Amino acid sequence: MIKKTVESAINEQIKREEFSSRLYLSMAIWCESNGFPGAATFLYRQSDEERMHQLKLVHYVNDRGGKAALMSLSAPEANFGTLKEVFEQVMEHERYITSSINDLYEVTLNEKDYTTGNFLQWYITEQIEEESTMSTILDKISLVGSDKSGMFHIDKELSAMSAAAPAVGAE
Ligand code: OFO
Repeated sequence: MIKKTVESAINEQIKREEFSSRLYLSMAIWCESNGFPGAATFLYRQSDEERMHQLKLVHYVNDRGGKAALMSLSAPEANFGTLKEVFEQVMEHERYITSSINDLYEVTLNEKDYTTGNFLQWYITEQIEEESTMSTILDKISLVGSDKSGMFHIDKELSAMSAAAPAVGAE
């Protein structure tokens, strides 16, 4: 049976993963209506992956005899100035999620809940990959600056990334 402290810390993470999914959905909508169909495809897919991260935690809590709980969420940002700004915010958000996963892991260590700590290793590894992918994308966007043909190619590349490889964070 999962301890209440661990259960409530995971429920907070469930909320954060749900917010991540909504944030990336909002970004995808912006990209789609601002001439970046490839970035939109990439972010719609990322949004789905964040929902998968959320569900994985939901099932874990329930399987361990706890009860997953949903919480209220504020609306995510809907307006972005540029594609660069979108991915700067993605990067910032992923760093925040990494630190929240690390905090959650610390809770499991303090509670001597090594089973949950072991379960969280998957998230720790995924965050390394997510930060690395997002940082690469951001570097490319920064490199082309405001060059329109460069941006066009980056958008195409994001579309290809969504089609060719398992999305970041996929199992
Ligand atoms: Fe759930 O990994 Fe991104 O936020």
